Amino acid sequence: MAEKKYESKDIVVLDGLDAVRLRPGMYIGTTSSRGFHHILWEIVDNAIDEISNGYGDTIKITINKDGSATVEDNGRGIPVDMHPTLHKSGVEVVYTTLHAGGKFNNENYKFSGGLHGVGASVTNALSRWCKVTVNKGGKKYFVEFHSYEDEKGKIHSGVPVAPLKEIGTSNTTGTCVTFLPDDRVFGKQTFNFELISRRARELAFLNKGLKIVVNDEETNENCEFHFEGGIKDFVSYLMEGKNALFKNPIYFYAESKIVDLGVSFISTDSYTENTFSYVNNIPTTEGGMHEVGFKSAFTKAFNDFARANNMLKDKEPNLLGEDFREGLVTVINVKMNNVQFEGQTKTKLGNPEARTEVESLSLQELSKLLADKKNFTYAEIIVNKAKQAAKVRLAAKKAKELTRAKNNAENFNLVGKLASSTSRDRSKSELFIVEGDSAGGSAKQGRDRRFQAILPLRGKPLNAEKKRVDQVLANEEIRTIISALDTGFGEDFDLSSLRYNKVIILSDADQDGAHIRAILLTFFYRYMKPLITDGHVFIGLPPLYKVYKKDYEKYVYSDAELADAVKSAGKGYMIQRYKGLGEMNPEQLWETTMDPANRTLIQVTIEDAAEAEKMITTLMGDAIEERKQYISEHANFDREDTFMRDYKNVNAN
Ligand code: TSJ
Repeated sequence: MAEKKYESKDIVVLDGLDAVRLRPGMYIGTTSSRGFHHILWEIVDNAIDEISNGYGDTIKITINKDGSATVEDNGRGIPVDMHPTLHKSGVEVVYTTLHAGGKFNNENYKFSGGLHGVGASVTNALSRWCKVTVNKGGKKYFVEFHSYEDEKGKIHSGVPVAPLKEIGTSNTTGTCVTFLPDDRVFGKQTFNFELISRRARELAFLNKGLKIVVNDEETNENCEFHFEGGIKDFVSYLMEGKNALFKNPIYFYAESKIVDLGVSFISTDSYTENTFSYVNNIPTTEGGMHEVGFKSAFTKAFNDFARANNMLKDKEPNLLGEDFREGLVTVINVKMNNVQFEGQTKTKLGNPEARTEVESLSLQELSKLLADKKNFTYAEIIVNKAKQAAKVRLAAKKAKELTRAKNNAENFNLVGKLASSTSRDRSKSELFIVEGDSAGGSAKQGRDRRFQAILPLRGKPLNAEKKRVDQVLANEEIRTIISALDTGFGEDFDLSSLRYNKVIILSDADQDGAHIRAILLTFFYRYMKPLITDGHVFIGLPPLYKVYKKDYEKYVYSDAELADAVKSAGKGYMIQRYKGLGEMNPEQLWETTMDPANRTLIQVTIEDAAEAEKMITTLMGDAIEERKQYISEHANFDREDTFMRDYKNVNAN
């Protein structure tokens, strides 16, 4: 049989791919939706490498009806000639040799990205089948890989059905790959158009000129991204919903032997700083050396400018980096080799050379920009805004000292509101922040008091996006939360003091509830970010309905489930609809929403900080019109809509 012919020859290679099958988690982290999409990004990364090095300009991603995905580029086409030592075509090397992607590419490209650099062979190993077509040198080539089960029932994957074959002529060049993720690895999953197009947009911003087309043949959705301005357009996009202090984002690009660096920024009237940085197209949510380097250069360049132009008097101290960055929206795009990621979520760039290189290139480019008369007004706006920020900073410091004193005096009061748990074991303890006093009361009675603490929220806590630190602190609800968590906040935030392992937001399934939830998340996002990135924040999911009759009772958590519940109840059922948490008695609230054995929690992770930030500002920033539009577009405050789409859904008991 033709299928077996290759087996013995490829034994060494197969060993590698079998290892991937055995422990997919080692190569792609997880086999959940994230891993499922990861194997698509591995393929896309290869096409991006080709295009960002100047060959071709378009990538087409197609979600096919049969569950497979196709990625096509118009680059040079993967080499088809025989590899000198491995004695097979370049295409087969890429697809059957672990890590070949990286090795293969490094010699050809200045910087080769790769989301995690595991290469196309990992996609091949975790697919039912994979088909590659290469157009190159006037010819069309084809090779197909598949998985098969041997006599002992062991699955071998990524095996070429036959060697690469010339199948015709062609007047184009490029690579086209179609693969079907193996359901024996990933279970029943499908590619998510929304997720794919969001990342495609990001990639198009980060790779100026690149055109990415996404088609979903199943749902007939499609989109296309192409930004001639690159990250400059990215900054404009992130700016939507904020008020810019000048018209166009500033942009510079510079390169050395060690890094390629693109930076774009603009100043807004907001009080918060937003820096989005990337290394080899990977978001560095926790920042790192490149961010540090850019920030020091920025502070130095602008302080020098302010002094040279007499905006800072001799006796006045330098402005701080944070003063300059207030309201600044920045995108930093770095390409470099041998990246090292650190930090809690491995999204922090650790390479020390990134700091020095980015700092010196940035200082050089910023000084050039600041010396240019055309930019004088922009620079002046930034300096004036920083001076204002410095004033507020000093005022806030005073306010904070006052609040601290006040807080101590009021702690007695706060403890009265907070129903704390009895056990000292922080690793198991949970804090429920509950909307409304009546639900708070039920939660206090229904809880397991050994490890569950309840904090009822009376009013709406204030909107953290709009306010300055001193105003945020003046809010009683917020102070209550800060003092309950015991971590401090902002610069002083200390995760190790956290009193609760899980912080669970329980709000009603209506617009007000969604608003309260969004406000709380904004506050955590702004002032206690590690609380989110370290996975401590959850959203509780109370039921929407109870379907019941004699001897039958089922709680229903979404409209989609309702029909099923009604069907299995049979004749004579009744439906109770819960409009708010307050309608449940303590036992019901425990049973449906608080009991770790039964409840569903949604873990809040900031998968995509840029998108989360955008949602937050659109919902709660200054731009009233956009907000109205956002709310009317998303007026159906359906569960899927309000949180599933924006936060990663995890069943965490
Ligand atoms: F790797 C892969 F199969 F996942 C894949 C690779 C998938 C897709 C959609 C595209 C690609 C790919 C690879 N596009 N373009 C290339 N280019 C090369 O591999 C290539 C071509 C020519 C030369 C050369 O030196 O002539 C070198 C390379 C690395």
